[in-house]
Amino acid sequence: MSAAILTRRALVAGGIAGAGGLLAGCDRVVQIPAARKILFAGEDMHKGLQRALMNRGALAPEYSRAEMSPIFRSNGTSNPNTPLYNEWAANRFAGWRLAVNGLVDRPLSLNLAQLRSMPARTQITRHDCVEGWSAIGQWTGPLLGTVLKAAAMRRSARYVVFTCADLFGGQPYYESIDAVDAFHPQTILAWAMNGAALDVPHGAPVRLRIERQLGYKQAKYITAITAVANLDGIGRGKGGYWEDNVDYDWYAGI
Ligand SMILES: Nc1nc2c(c(=O)[nH]1)N[C@H]1C(S)=C(S)[C@@H](COP(=O)(O)O)O[C@H]1N2
Ligand SMILES: [Mo]
Repeated sequence: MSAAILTRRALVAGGIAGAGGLLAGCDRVVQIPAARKILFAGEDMHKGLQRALMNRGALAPEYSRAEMSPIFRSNGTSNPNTPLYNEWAANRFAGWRLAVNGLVDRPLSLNLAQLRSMPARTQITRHDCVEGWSAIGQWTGPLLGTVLKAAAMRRSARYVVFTCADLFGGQPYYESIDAVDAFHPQTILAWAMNGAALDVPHGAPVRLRIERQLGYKQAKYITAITAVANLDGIGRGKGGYWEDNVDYDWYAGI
């Protein structure tokens, strides 16, 4: 355990237990830039440690058909509604392509029929949104790992970034996960939900299911999957739209 975490705990404990004077002292420490840096480096180390200690290969619970939610709400974007997306949707996504690029030896441009012809996994899992709702649904699609292997992802790639068709302030929604989660046996590119073609509210034609993490990591409307060595050049560097704009955690493990 790092000294920085202990220091921070001590400061917090002191602040809670102590009188106003102690609280003021605590605030002063946090305002010194160097101290701030050490304290928040501790936070990152703590997250890293948590990730390292967790069994990253563990499976998320799977459910029976009887447990599926009668209503699975749509959240965030429910229709990208851009001219390009509307054109794809009008032609049942025949013109849509999924790019697999970045640190790969064999960049791919896959159409929906190609994705559907790959070996698929079907899983009934619970989606947990950070806003406080959950729903159980069934998802079908190829393992993301199968697609990344087909593209011959390089060993230097440590993360994969998802670019989506919906725009937030003119920029596509984006998310990222690390290579461990990318090759997790329940991480799939779902093209079907509850036994039917994935519909527009839930991310048509293809969305990510990464079952050990929260809802905002489940990128909908995917247009590109990019393998990268680090997240520095992606958005503002924190790895996702919500991470960059609202300070959500990059690792949203459940
Ligand atoms: N492209 C894209 N993906 C997204 C979002 C979004 O707005 N755009 N919202 C996220 C959030 S916060 C949640 S909870 C889930 C909602 O998935 P659903 O619409 O299938 O319920 O999608 C996630 N993936
Ligand atoms: Mo969410």
